[in-house]
Amino acid sequence: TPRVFSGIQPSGGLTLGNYLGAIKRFVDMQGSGIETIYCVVDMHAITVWQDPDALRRQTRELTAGYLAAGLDPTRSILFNQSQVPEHAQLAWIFNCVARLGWMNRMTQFKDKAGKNAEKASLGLYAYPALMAADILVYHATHVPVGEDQKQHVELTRDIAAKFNHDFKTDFFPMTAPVIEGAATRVMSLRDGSKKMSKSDPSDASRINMTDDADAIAKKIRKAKTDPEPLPESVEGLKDRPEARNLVNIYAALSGDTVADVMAQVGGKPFGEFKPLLADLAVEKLAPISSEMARYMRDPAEIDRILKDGAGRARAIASPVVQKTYEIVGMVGA
Ligand code: AQP
Repeated sequence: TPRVFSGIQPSGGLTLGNYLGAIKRFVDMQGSGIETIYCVVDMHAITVWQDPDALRRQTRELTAGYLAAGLDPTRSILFNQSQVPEHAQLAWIFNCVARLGWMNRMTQFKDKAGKNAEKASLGLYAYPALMAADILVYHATHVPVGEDQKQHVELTRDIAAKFNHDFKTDFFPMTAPVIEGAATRVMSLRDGSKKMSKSDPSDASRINMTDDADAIAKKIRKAKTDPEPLPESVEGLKDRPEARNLVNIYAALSGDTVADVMAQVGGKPFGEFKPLLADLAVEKLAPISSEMARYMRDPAEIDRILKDGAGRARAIASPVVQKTYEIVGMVGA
């Protein structure tokens, strides 16, 4: 049976990019004979500095976001990474399989480490090996991610292939990234060439899942665009990144294709299109943010859900680590 794994870092508040590129798609994959395992990857989050109180709050808030968006903890396994130590155990083995040359090609490390890479943590550099362990400790077959994570899923396959080759086994599967829909790369509202990100210093660049209706409407009204009205058809969006981004967001929120959306709004000036988008965003996001707030009033319930999920995750992960140790030649396994 197909098994889906994916995760999100509790490294800040959730953005519309995380919702449309990840959570909404995770929820849509539940059921229909697929096993779904979703994680709050707190060990990834600490690859850059996190204040401990903020990390606790963000972990619970992200869990509340998953639940509020429709993730059902009885149909999916939902947990935080640090509570399943098998992720770290397998990551060490993979640190010894992955090559420095592979890590040096990772664009996310270059982006996040910036100019002064000497000051970046060793964890940030090794991040993709931990991500490979997150996926392969469940023998996951499919990983829904945004476009930005494609390279890391490819590295996961390289690690699985090298492990299988070195130890003459077929133990680890070749996992496929699942990158589909209109919102695999939601862009900043201030700069159509940058991805919308939790950690962008400008709050106006993103819609936070906790923003109220006024804030959402204001950010969309102020979103950067060119002066032309929307083109008549999809082809006309080609060299207009800001227009394309807003249309993609509309499509992902409404569940229509981009072509359908263009049939409805093609030719409209932004002064008309932006209020439509703002209304749609408020209609879709307000119920989720109020449900998130409701979950946040009961942190003990959130912790209970995470703990239950961690127990179920370990039941799958533990035999995989034992078997890996045995293959590698560790006595006692
Ligand atoms: N802008 C985006 N559009 C579509 N998908 C996105 N994702 C993130 N941003 C967008 C997807 O969300 C999932 C979780 O991402 P993450 O939190 O693990 O890390 P990230 O990609 O580094 O996200 P951020 O928001 O940019 O966080 P910071 O600012 O901390 O680096 C992934 O599937 C990702 O593709």
